[in-house]
Amino acid sequence: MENKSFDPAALEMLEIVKKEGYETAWERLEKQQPQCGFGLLGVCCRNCMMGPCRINPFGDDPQRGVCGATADVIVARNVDRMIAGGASAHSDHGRRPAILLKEVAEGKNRDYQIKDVDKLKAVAQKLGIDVNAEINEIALKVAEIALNDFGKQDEEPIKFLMAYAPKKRIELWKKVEEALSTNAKIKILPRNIDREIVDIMHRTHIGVDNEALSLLAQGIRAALADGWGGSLIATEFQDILFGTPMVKEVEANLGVIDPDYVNIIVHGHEPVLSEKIVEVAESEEMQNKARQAGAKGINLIGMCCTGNEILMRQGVPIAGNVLHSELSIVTGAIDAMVVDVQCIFPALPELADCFHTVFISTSEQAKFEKGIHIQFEEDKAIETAKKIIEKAIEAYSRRDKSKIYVPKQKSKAIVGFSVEQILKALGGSVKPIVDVIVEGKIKGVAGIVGCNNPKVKQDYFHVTLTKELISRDILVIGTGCWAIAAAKAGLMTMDAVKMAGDGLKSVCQALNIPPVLHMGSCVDCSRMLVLAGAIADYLNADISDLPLVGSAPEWYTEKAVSIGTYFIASGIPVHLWPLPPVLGSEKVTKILTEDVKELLGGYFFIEGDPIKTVEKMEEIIMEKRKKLGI
Ligand code: BF8
Repeated sequence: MENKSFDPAALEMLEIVKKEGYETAWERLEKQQPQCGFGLLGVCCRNCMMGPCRINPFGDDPQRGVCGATADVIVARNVDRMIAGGASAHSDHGRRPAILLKEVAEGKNRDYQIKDVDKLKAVAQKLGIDVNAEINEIALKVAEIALNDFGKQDEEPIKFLMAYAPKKRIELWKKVEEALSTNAKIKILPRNIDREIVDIMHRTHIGVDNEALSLLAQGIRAALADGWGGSLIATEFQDILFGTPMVKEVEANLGVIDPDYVNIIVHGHEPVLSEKIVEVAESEEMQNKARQAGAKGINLIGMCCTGNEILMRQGVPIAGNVLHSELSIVTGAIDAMVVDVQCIFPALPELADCFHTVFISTSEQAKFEKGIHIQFEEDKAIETAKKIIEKAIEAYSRRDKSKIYVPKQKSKAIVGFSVEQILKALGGSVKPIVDVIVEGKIKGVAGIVGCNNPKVKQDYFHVTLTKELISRDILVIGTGCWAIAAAKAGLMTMDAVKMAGDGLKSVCQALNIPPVLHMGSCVDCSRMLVLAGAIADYLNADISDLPLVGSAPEWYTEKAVSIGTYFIASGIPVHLWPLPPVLGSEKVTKILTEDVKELLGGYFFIEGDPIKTVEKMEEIIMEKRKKLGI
């Protein structure tokens, strides 16, 4: 049992799972053993029906698919399709608030307003729009530029990337394109967010692109369109519509579930609906309804990245990261689990059926065989939120008290570290952070992202890595399920400062910040890019010169592959664990772990032990410091 999770709350729930015979991702992983070795190495191809084909990893036959594709081509195509999946999830997410802002500006949607005018003006300014115009006019122009980045047909790089990426990096990307295009054209600057994904699907079709480098370059192009395009648009537009996160204290872990209340979990990624659910759940009308049903009121709780969005902006408590999604239902005290898109295990509605929990899907893109579907209409957002909350109140009366068990564990966490909040804490400029890095009080910064994966003991890698980094004076920032793991482990508190090395400790005390900063959901990895870019521009340096490293420990999604790729393409070395499915091709492995370093400054490295990972990260940081002469 101890090998499954590092989180005591999870271990308590896993005992119940075992005793009652429920099924979770951990049990299903066991049933999948042994997992397909070809799949793990990336050497199986299902892209056409002459196959499926696979390459013998030991050098014997077959060394080619029926079409003649080698391991290099197959692995590179598979990596590309993972990036396409991840970039499309983030970018399609970004499209939604961009369309919504346009509709709000045009007066077509009155359920939403522009909450953060300062942010709108800051984004507009970056895009070269006159900020003295009327607010709706500015909003419309900003939205049109974003939507144009999704759909324009010219060859120019997308506007958001050109407006946000640091100057030196843009120059470098152009130089890399020139260097790669001596013989045939290879481009990496994205023309259009959607197009780069379509391009991947096209060139990975049987019989199109059959060169590993060319394939991977397109993967980088789509990933850049995600990081500096789709994800960044998601972050910026959500800030405009719902407010830019500012520092606040929240609670994290299953202990936030309160059996005396109607407990509603919102799970997924897009906050457009959940923001309304927060608002409506707080209304006297809904709280009264809950009280009439015998509860003390409504307890709204987040899960995964939808959870991170409303935690960062509204201070809503969070029940856990992705491996907690099933465990939360097993508490028997969740009256409704409301989901939008991404990272929602298909098994959830069936598990909910073992309890009184009503599982409510809301997106036209994410349907389930079981549970109920309440279609979310953005122009009827308040009405939809009411309907959902009423379903939860109804379910409350069907609770089986004998099945309720809620672990006590919950930790306080200081969250809300948007770039704006960080700059505010620093007095308006990145100078103080640069100064403490130069002085050596902070050796460097590690940005951590990503998931849980039942192949890795839940949260163990996240927490061990983070603690070790801060003990060595490396500031840790990050997003997604890592951030939830760190919050649950109490690493985002002022109390955690004592775990930091002396240098970092003094900085945290001076700025009154924890040593581990929650920057948001996975699309908010764009906040890390923007911060890195601001430091690079301040120093007139390139991102790859800075003592920065990334890591995606416990990763499992295609989105993590896209994030890792846009980090390396932006100049940041990135650690990965578990192993990515590339080892079936020496060539692809070499490109992604070595060759790309020469070109872009960033590269992937693999390590399965958290302490050894920190050693490697520190080595990279010290090497960069040496080069900078600090
Ligand atoms: O986008 S960290 S498990 S919830 S993919 Fe999913 Fe991974 Fe969690 Fe958020 Ni990001």
